Amino acid sequence: MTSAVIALGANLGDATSALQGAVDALTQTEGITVLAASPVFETDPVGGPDQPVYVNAVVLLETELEPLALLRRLNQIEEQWHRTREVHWGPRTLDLDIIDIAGFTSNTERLTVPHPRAHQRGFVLVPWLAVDGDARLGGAKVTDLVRNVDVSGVRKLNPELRLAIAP
Ligand code: A4P
Ligand code: MG
Repeated sequence: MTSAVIALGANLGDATSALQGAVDALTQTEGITVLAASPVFETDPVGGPDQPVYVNAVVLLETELEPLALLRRLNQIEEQWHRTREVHWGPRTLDLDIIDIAGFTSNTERLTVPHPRAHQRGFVLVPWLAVDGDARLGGAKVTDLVRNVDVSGVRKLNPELRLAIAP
């Protein structure tokens, strides 16, 4: 079993349901055990066209799947939520990114791990810290990384919303 960190994002349709649906789908996947899910954050869009605010969360899991098999499964779940890819960094019904996989690095276009932009993204680092205060990315403490990042656009929902992990 290998541990992995997955970032979830959505800003079209019923975005919080999409995040919960993704957690449910991961939970039901053979070879994946979801360990923890962060609270849901509302986040101002970073890059891309003018687009709605996002909801973002981070999930910690353990998996027997090879990294590319994990990525394929994430892509499948995105497709179940009618994910389309029309505009780079454009609005989406569901985005599932692999942020890190313990003991694994990859530098191909198909799969880059650790995720090449995670270290500069409040919408990834803040939820990640909320679920793992000791998180590390590429040898750095996430608590240190987040100090150099603008997190003003990252807000916890009120009341707090937590993604349920079905047994
Ligand atoms: N790919 C390579 N590495 C990975 C990885 N570690 N995890 C490949 C997942 N996929 C990876 O993905 C494009 C290609 O990346 C896939 O073919 C996959 O094989 P995509 O999901 O179609 O596109 P994307 O996610 O839009 O691309 P990208 O460049 O990873 O986007 P980012 O950097 O994740 O940015 N603002 C807020 N507030 N919240 C957000 O969630 N998201 C983005 C997307 C922009 N702004 C945002 C948010
Ligand atoms: Mg993606």
